[in-house]
Amino acid sequence: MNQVTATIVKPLPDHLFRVHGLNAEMRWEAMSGEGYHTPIDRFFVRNHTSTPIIDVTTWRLRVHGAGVRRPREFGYEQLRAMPSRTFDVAIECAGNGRRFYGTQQNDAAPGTQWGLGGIGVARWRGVPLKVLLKEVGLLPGAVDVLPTGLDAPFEDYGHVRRPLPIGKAMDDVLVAYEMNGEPLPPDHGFPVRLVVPGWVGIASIKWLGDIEVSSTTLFTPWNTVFYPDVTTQPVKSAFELPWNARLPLMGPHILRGRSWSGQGRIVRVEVSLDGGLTWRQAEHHGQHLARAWLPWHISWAPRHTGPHVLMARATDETGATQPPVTPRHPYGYAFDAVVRHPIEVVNG
Ligand SMILES: Nc1nc2c(c(=O)[nH]1)N[C@H]1C(S)=C(S)[C@@H](COP(=O)(O)O)O[C@H]1N2
Ligand SMILES: [Mo]
Repeated sequence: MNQVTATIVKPLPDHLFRVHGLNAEMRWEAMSGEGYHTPIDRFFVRNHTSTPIIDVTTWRLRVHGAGVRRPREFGYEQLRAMPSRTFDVAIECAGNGRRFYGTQQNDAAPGTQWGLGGIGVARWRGVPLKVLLKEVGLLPGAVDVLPTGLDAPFEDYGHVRRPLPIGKAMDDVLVAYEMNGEPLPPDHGFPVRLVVPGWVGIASIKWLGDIEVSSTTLFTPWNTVFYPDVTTQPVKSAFELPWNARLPLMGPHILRGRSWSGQGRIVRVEVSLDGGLTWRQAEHHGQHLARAWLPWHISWAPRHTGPHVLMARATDETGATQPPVTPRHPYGYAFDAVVRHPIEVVNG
């Protein structure tokens, strides 16, 4: 069955996505057998309204504000001709995992009930934001950088926009025009989006049209009403298996998964195949990058049929590890507790 909403352009086949209203979550089994990057055809989409179709021949990126010396506009080809960088970076929605506040902690949080599929890792190419800001001449009094999207205004709040402190803007932020070697697809921000490594997805504004550099602290609904006080993403892990997967008793099986953190490299992943009684260290494979994710695997020979609970617990280089329970969060962000993944071992 193909589920299609009018607001997302790419196909959302049921075996790759779960659709939540305007948003589409990746099913984790869709990463099974995939390489390091999330292919575009299964990368989650989080839209406040709908994907705009932007004419790149008339599109301009305006960079201006009290914090710059020489305000100016950049065309698409001008941007593409500037010095570029390529980053392998995750984008993850702040609400990723929100569903588990309800299903695991009996304390449901309002909002889109994401499982763990509100994340993807892509290879992004573009112009470092600091290169653009140097081009317009940053003034010493610059405080915040406010990127605004060209998608339709969200309710009465206006265009999607969220200020970024100048320190982060000048550090590792990318004005990206390529995803996995292709021009950005419409749903992921064509012609140009921000990519803000390690931070909540809302920082990575899509369909950029305007960047204001201010000399005072800025406030928009996206750092006051929504997403206040959230910056980096906590540690999480997922198995590349369907929810309620059926595995044959005849093993051993190689169970695969990935772990990630917005704060740094993952240094350890432990897996429990008995609902948390005993833990074994998983083996890493593939790349091992900060601000992306770490693929891992573990071998398992189940001893009996019936329901089982799989759990994975990662630790990052800051020492942050996944707790058994995440403290209540009013908006349902920052879920980092170990997720209990149910499966069924069947005869065969
Ligand atoms: N202009 C604009 N930028 C946006 C959004 C949006 O709705 N409009 N959604 C944000 C949120 S909440 C997230 S999690 C990411 C999702 O990026 P993706 O759809 O490419 O996965 O984009 C962010 N950038
Ligand atoms: Mo998000």
